[in-house]
Amino acid sequence: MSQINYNLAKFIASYGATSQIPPSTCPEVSFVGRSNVGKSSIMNKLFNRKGLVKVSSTPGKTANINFFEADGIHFVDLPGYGFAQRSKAERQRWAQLIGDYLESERSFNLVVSLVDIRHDPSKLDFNMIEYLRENEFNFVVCLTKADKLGKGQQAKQLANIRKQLQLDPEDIIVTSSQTGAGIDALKRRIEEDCLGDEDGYEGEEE
Ligand SMILES: Nc1nc2c(ncn2[C@@H]2O[C@H](COP(=O)(O)OP(=O)(O)OP(=O)(O)O)[C@@H](O)[C@H]2O)c(=O)[nH]1
Ligand SMILES: [Mg+2]
Repeated sequence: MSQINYNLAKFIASYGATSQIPPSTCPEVSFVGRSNVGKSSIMNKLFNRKGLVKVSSTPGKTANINFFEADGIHFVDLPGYGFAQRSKAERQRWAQLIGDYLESERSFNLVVSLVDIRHDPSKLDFNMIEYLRENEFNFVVCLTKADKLGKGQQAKQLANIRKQLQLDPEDIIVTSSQTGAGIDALKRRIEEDCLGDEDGYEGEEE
């Protein structure tokens, strides 16, 4: 059972510039990743709601920073990076938006960094993970769209991508917004990082 009641999720506000966003008032979970990787979809899956977060098969659906709230925690949907078919001006606006946001003074309890399980991480994925690591963000990588691969291929890609991104096993989760795979593991991680360790803490072995 999840300690966070995701069914209470609601839309809060949409911001076109980081300067418009009010200071953090509660723990925040932010979703970053390439355009079309499945950021908005995984949020809907967490919230158990089909259309709360707008999803599209056309990359570049999410153009603003959108805040949602569930049970006193903020969930932040960011525009995707690296969508080549948008104008240069638009790509620059999004890169600026994401950059300004991550550089702002906020409660970054957890950054969920999404990478498509079917492909090697792109240059921009490497850059994002490197940035999160260097700036000491608490982050977890979710490999998305696992339903598109068989079990064997999933395991192979997990090992491959984990090695390429140099991640500890607990910092990478295989997920599918279609089947719900990995969603409980992501929820546990969110709880650990947003609710503190009063309940789930297992303690160190003496
Ligand atoms: N098969 C499958 N399709 C998925 C999954 N997650 C997302 N999709 C599809 O991928 C497309 C993009 O999903 P979005 O959630 O809008 O992706 P996004 O990362 O928010 O994209 P932007 O807002 O453009 O940055 C949609 O057609 C989704 O239905 C998944 O786990 N499995
Ligand atoms: Mg989106």
